[in-house]
Amino acid sequence: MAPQQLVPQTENIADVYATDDASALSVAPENKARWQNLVKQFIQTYGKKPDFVARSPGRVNIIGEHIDYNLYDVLPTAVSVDVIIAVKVLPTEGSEATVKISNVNPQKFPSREFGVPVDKDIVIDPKKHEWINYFKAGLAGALKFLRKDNPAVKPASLEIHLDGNVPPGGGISSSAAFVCASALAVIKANGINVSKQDLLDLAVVSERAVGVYSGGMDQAASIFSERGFLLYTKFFPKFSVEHVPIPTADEEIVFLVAQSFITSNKAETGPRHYNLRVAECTLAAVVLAKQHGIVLEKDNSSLGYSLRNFHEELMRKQGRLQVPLEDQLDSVIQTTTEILSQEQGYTREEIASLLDITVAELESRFLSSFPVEAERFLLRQRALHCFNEALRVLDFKACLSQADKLDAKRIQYLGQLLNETQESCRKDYECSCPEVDEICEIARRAGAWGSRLTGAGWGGCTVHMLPKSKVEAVSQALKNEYYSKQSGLSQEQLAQAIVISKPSNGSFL
Ligand code: NG1
Ligand code: MG
Repeated sequence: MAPQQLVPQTENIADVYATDDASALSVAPENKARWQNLVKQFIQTYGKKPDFVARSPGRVNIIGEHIDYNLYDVLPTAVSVDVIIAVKVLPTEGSEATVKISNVNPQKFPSREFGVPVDKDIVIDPKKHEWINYFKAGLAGALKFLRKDNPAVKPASLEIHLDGNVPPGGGISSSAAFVCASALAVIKANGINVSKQDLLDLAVVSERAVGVYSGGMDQAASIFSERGFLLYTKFFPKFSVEHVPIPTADEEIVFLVAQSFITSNKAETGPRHYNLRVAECTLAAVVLAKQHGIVLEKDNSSLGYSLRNFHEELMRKQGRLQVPLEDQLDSVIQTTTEILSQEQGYTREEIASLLDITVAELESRFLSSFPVEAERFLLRQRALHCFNEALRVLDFKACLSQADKLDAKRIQYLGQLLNETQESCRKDYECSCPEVDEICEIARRAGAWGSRLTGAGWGGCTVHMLPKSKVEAVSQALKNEYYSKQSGLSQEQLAQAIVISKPSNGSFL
């Protein structure tokens, strides 16, 4: 088995990929025609050749759901669908740079032109859903990055033509692909080389400008992945990644990604779904800490207080930081079951009283970054999902890493972990939906070892681990028993419904 590789975070994207060496610039063979078409259309639109093309892919998360923003480890990988952006750099005259942006699909994504004030930040209205918002988010992050070293920088004007084939709102992170590729394009256009780490930091913050308080998993996978490996991603105590190979088995292991075509737009449903979960986990962390007499320092999670941070401080207090992580998690789970005993959830008044603060203080300290709509916060269930999911990620990785070849027993175990994740997402985290549950059941019946939702959920995408010999049977079962019963699906949607995920390369120029 190939050794696991540690990636130097300071590795420069331009150094690695902007070479004449065709093997380094690895456009997957099936994507060559798309790249050529992008450049051809660019020339038709703007009358000249682009200077360069920036690319960033979507991702599928294999295991570790809704725990990146709690700073626990996750195991995603990039997929081969991506966003590619052809760019021509032009000098900026006067007080405003101009951006002209067009798309290979102009019916769906009409061309736009807008100004970028030389000395002001870009403002995005998250309530106005426009396709170029994600470009603007990447642009805003890139400008902030450029201005850090040179506050007087005059951003270049740009002509841009773009092609994305990551299905939107589908749980394989079209948004991260879009934001990462855009930020990379703008930085490069301004003559600066950016490290993968810097691109990650700014892309995570950029995406929050669109109104979603996400963790950093998608952007990490989009930027750092390497073809053929899963990306073991750690956020605590600081960000790091490791490339994990998938060992061989008697039969080739395949990850199949299937859309549910139930779309949940996080920017709209956030107050009830995604952002609410971020808030519930934060509240669980501070309540658990308070009950243990621990004052949490702020960490770099979206709201500043993560379950991982509480876990660490509890272990420090108990002198158990050297104990294996699995055992630490067991005892964190134990104390959570005891302390957060209310199955029915907690009202704002109850949480404020547990924290010894007023409701007004609770709101201003923890619930003011974004709107949430909830009478009760299900601290127990949300925290238990996260700690158990963190354990499953450790188990999954250990199982992959222990043997050169996976035997039937290990494969069963990996499948079981995926199924347990799905159950926990359904029951404790309440981020599945009936259609996703159904897809998982159909796939398991047809021969998948493990099936679960991937990404935020409430619809979106599912991932299935199965032997190569069952791909046909599982795909057919999904078509017959699920897709054929969904009305109103276009031919294009049906063609994109099922993808065999091949762990692919991250961002490059
Ligand atoms: P999706 O729904 O695939 O974009 C979201 C978050 C991730 C992570 C997962 C749940 C964004 C940009 N990403 O992924 O950070 O929290 O949900 O594990 O919202
Ligand atoms: Mg997304």
